[in-house]
Amino acid sequence: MDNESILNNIKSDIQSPNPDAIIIGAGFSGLYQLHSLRNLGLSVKVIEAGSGVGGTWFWNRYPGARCDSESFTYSYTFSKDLFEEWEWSERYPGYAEVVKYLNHVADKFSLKKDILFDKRVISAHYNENINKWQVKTDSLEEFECKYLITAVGCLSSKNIPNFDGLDSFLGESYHTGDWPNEEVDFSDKRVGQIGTGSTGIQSAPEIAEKAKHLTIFQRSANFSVPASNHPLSSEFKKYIKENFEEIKNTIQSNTNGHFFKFSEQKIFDTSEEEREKIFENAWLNGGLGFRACFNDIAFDKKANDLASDFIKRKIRKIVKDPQKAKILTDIDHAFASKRPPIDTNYFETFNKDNVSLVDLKLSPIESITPQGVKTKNKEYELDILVYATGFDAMTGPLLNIDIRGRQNLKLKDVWSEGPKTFLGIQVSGFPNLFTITGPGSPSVLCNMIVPIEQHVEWINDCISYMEKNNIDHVEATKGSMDYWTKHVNDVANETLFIHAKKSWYYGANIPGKPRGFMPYAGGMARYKAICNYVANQNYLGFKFSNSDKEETFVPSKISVDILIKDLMTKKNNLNKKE
Ligand code: NA7
Repeated sequence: MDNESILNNIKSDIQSPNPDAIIIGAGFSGLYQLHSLRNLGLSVKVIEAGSGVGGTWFWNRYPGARCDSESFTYSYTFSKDLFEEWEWSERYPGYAEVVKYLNHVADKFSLKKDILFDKRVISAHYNENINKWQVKTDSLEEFECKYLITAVGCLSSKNIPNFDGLDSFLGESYHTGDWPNEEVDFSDKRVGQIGTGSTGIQSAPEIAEKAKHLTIFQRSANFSVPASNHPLSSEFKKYIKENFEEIKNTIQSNTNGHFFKFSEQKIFDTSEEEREKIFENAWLNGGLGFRACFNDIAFDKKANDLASDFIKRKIRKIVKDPQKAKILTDIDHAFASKRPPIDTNYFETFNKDNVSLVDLKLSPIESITPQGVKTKNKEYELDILVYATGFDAMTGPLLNIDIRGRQNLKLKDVWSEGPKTFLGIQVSGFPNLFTITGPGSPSVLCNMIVPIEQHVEWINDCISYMEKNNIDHVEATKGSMDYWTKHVNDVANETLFIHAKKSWYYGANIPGKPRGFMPYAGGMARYKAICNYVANQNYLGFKFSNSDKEETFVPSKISVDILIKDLMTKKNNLNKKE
């Protein structure tokens, strides 16, 4: 055991039942936040609903569940040693390998002893008189802490549409985000799958391999690009081990946290023949990098139309039945304006004799019946029903907890017209509450591990500053929160995301949910520069308990040049103020 681990063990043993900090969730964010806060010398507890570490990956065990980020970039970079000792087996890791990795991390840093498993936080109320968060779990245990950090993930609150007769189905039914640990036996079964987002596109080919028949219910057709997944070669594994710094620097300075770089070429500067060649190579290479093969696909609708057209031609070529191909290519949004899926044999699956496709646009689902699914035109008899119907994204996991700030202020009331945050990190009226990858931060638009590490480190710096300066609490000012919330929507309006206003990015997949673009679309590099700038300006836009200053952060007044310069010249480490 190394010195750090011994120290952590000692700290843990002397912890009081009411720690300095509570973290909700033991996925990527919660584990790193626990490790980081412990290193500040704080006592910390993590409360986790699952019986193991993994967060989103603990629950999303459906057939075909696989990460869309390349494995070597979906790794923590805070520890070179950890990075170099872990070996991924494939280009895109399956859920089981990700869970194995997180268990390895938890064991390496002795994290599990500070995690309370099988407990779901149901409420967290701030008590102003004692400057403590009072946290209650579903087993009715109560804790108090100074700092409360939510590490609940963005896509962890499952969405099962409220169909008529939902509970009447006599067969087995599963949501992909709450998949049982035991293997589901599809053999000789008639299976129905509702949903063709990233998840449904991953699960359908796997289910079709095993089921007697698979009926895919599609409401909206979707783009998808081949993942081109493959085992990593020993040369590439060697490259990963020997190039930690380069990999870290690239993913942390890129706009979306991935390793691929956007091409400098514009679509309309290339001949048709050249363009086709570039698309073809990008298609063969596969993965999320397809959209980066030209630098204007994500910004210029006309350029995007050409990329969309290329993908639709590919779908028509793969899918032999013209009727199915027509339904699959009737796509109503710009490529990558909804979360762009990547797949392994998704469109090929429709060539199998045991797979049928139902176009819900023509014949919507009317109800779930004891036998299966009834659409306007027909009743489909099923043995197993798979809901690949997504999540109450970003706000759902937070609003599922009864969170109350000053004067009993309810988070759900502050967010009644859509989420409001400052930087996605804090909400005015909720002192010492930090929301890792909260709405208003880049999160889901990136390779998640990058925004997670950035938030954890920013929060750690802020708490470290407070502890060293005997500060009781920190809180985003209302003005800063209002400015930032508007800024998040203004930035989204400049992008192609507005061509998919029905997406979960806008909250549109949940009936009654307020509409507004939830993640920050200004890019990870810019966002990180803003966060560093804020911290370096004495946490501009936040109010500390030891100061009457209440300055408002106004994003439009800060030029990107200043931000980038600031990023280059100053370190985001407030300890230097001592
Ligand atoms: P998504 O992307 O929200 O996809 C959900 C799918 O379920 C999508 O095809 C929806 O159709 C469909 N859906 C949702 N509600 C209904 C109803 N009421 N009737 C029919 N079809 C419905 O979730 P995923 O889990 O696939 O992906 C989420 C993220 O998880 C993904 O980005 C990865 O990062 C992991 P719609 O398109 O709304 O018409």
